[in-house]
Amino acid sequence: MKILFTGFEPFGKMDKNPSWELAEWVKQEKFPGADVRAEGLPVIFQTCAHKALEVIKSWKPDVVLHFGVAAGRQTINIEQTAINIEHAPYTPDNAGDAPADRCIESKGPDGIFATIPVRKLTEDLQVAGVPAEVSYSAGTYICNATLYKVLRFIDEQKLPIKAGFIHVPVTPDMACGSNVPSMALDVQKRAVTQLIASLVKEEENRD
Ligand code: PCA
Repeated sequence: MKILFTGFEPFGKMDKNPSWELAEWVKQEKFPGADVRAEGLPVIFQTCAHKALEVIKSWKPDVVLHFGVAAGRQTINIEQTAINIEHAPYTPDNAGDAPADRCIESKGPDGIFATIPVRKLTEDLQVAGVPAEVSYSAGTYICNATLYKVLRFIDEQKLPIKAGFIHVPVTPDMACGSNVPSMALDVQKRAVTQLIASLVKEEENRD
């Protein structure tokens, strides 16, 4: 099966982004049963989904797994939904855009569910010893916007592609000097490996 993996560039006060580091790692890693392609996305409202949509059209993956960091999350968070709002008045994106209650798509649905098996993937991570939870809000920033745009495109084009978003905590080095919870990059890598293994197994069971 073909999986498109994406991570984001650093943004705001962060000088690194574990999701970007995961994407770099994925590029040189092998995953049994899966052809995984990794891309980095910009933290810019207007263009965040462009590269992903381009690869969806040209490479036609079976699954799209977006990754992003969310400071304050304690575990791997598998997002259930994306909402039709862009709201970041105090956190301008990397192009200086700081929207307040702006619609992503003027006539789009209020919300749209991720199409990866959110609950099953979360449970598989827990069984594998990786702290994970289902999250019911991907926020109102770039990660939410990316998931919304990609899910809408797949839905409108009626493509046989599943898509979802995974938020990861910051890494310990990023949390030093604060009380923000963190998770080591090695544990995050184990999460990626397990998620891909679960998706491969799911596909095999369907055949
Ligand atoms: N996290 C941000 C955008 C990029 C990232 O890694 C978010 O949660 O929206």
